[in-house]
Amino acid sequence: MRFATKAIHAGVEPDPATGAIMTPIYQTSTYVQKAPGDHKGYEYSRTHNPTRTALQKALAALENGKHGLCFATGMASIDTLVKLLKPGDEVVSTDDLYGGTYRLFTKVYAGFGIKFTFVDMSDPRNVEAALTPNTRLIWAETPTNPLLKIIDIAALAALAKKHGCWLGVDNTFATPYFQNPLDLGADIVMHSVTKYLAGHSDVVMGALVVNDDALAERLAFLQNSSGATPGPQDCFLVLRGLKTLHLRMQRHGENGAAVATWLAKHPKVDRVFWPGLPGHVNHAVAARQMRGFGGMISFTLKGDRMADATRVLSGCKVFALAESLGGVESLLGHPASMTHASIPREERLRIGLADTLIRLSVGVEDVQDLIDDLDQALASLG
Ligand code: P1T
Repeated sequence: MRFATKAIHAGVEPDPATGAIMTPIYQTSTYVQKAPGDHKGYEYSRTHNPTRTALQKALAALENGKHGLCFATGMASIDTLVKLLKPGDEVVSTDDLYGGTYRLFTKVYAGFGIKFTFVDMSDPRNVEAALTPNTRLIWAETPTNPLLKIIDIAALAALAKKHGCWLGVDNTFATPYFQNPLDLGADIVMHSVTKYLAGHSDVVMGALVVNDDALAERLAFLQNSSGATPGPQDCFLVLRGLKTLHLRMQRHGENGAAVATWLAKHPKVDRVFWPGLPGHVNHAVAARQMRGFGGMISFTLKGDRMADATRVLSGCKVFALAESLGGVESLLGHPASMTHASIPREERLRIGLADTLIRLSVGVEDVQDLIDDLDQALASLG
């Protein structure tokens, strides 16, 4: 099946009890057994729930993977994944990544004896140089949050294979509509489902998708043991959101292209970070491994004054100032004080995340209204 058909049908069977075409919200914690152990595959909803099962199958299908696992949040999915490791193990991670992931790695798991090294993965040679005999996981985000750096997934997959470690890719920004890391050789793909997959800013959820049966079994064991699983109502909302994923992503990509191109020509704008711009670092890699460049854009202003950035952040009327991304509505954010505040300032500046960086999640509204909104906010600058 092709993407649009999978987005609508994958994982979803008419309800066996009633024929309901939409997967019901199985709002139940437990399931009746005829005799001990004699049940229909469902015993307790932390372990399995039919609404979640349908969603897990749908997400696996969209990522061209065999096994999908859903979690209460994106962070819970990364947390579960890190529990594959043990003290003494090492992780090589991208230096530009979501602040919450950085916090989980450095403030939680480093305390349990796991070592994290952060490198600029735009050049795979930096990853190779950071690998040690103890490296068990390479953790990439591409495009990265918030600098939209592009990491060559196939190159890292080759390194991981040679080294005998896993490659995990956070595919939240690209979504399976634009990029399939498993097809490029990654072992694990992760999503903050909260974002484009759910698509309507009304759910917080995470997911992992893998091909390897043994890895899936281990992750399912950890999912059930740690128990950060989502409820059926949220799974239903994501199943509903997925049915328009292809339509939304197409428009996010078109609007993203129009806004990025417009910003790049604006006299008050200094740098624009969007992988579809020909001058973007690794644009050629993005063009090779992605089917489009998405709706996430970051930019800085000429003069680099915080007061100017604040004016733009507070002055937009259609773009709402808020954390998160990937909903149908446009958002703008200030990574240094919001999504990436948990990364020490020196570290942020070292990787090029300026205090004045503005991040846009370009929604699916009429693009002219979005451009007009940015235009009036930028016009307010002296
Ligand atoms: O918020 P949660 O569903 O737990 O997902 C965490 C997460 C993981 N990976 C990436 C790339 C993310 O962007 C996020 C969450 N990010 C934001 C809330 C944000 O505004 O960037």
